[in-house]
Amino acid sequence: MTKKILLNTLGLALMGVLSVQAQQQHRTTVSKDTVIKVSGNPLFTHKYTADPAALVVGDTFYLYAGQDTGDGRGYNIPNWLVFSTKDMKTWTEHAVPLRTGDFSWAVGNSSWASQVIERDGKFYWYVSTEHKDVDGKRGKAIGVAVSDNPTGPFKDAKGSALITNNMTTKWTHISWDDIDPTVWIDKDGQAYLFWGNTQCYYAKLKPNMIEIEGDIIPVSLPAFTEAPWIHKKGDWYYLSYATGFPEKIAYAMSRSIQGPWEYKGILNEIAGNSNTNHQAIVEFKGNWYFVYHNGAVQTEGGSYRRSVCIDRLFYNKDGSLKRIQMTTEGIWK
Ligand code: FUB
Repeated sequence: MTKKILLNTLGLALMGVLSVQAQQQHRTTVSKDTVIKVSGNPLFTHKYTADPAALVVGDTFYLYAGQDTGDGRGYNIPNWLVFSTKDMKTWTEHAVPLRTGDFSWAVGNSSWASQVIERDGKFYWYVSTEHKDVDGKRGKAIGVAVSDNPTGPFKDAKGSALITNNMTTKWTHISWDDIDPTVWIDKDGQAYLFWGNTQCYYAKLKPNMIEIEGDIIPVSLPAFTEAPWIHKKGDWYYLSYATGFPEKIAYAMSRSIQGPWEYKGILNEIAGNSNTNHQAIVEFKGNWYFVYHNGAVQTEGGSYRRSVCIDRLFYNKDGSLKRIQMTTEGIWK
């Protein structure tokens, strides 16, 4: 073997070892609080974090995400993660708060997008996952877990899925339309669940937060793919969502949570190296934040190995949203 071939062979072997090490590192979970200093986008590089949801409780920002752990060729998401911060710089990663396996009715490794909301001192975590056979068929479903603490531990609040695929076959024939829950509690105390893939839906939630009340109602939005997120500023309600594929984020505005929604255009362009684009929008200590994921962790990142990023969100005078500027410096410049 020539010196050049030997060096190439050693190089490839080393890359293989590093790649396996990187994969193993990205699969780890922590069992106790761990502090992480964040200074740019993506926030975390020690593991993959996808489909962010954000919740502000008092002076603390909580970030929830699914943990991508696959080989980069498809989704393999066994659990969700939770991080918290008071200053956006020093973050605490908490023990794994919830896994697909905590739902006895769910199929493993399907911890898709989710959102946590507080009601009366309890924290309800609405998740997308895959349900075992219902009417002889598997399909995506929405479950709900509950905890007394935003960092968990959470447990299945219902013992069965809140939304199963057979509840929406009137509008779509696909088995994966019941994903990506976002929850809103309106000023009169009525809670709403929005969700969907290819078709957006909403339904009222009963005060117990674990049953829907009344009909499922389809929401008409141009080129809706998935990932609805509701937020409000002043008198305007905003429904942002992933559009097209690869996905951008678009948004619509309304004076009522029940619509009608007026389409306002693109909010965020395709996020680097990821075919999905999933956002959360919250106000924290006087600033508005756009939390999303990309596939930009060097060499190993991609559409199935995603990483959470945060940039600022700004409003125009008329309440419409300025287009997001995705940056590597993020909010830390
Ligand atoms: O992570 C799985 C799925 O990819 C989510 O549920 C969608 O929003 C997309 O990001």
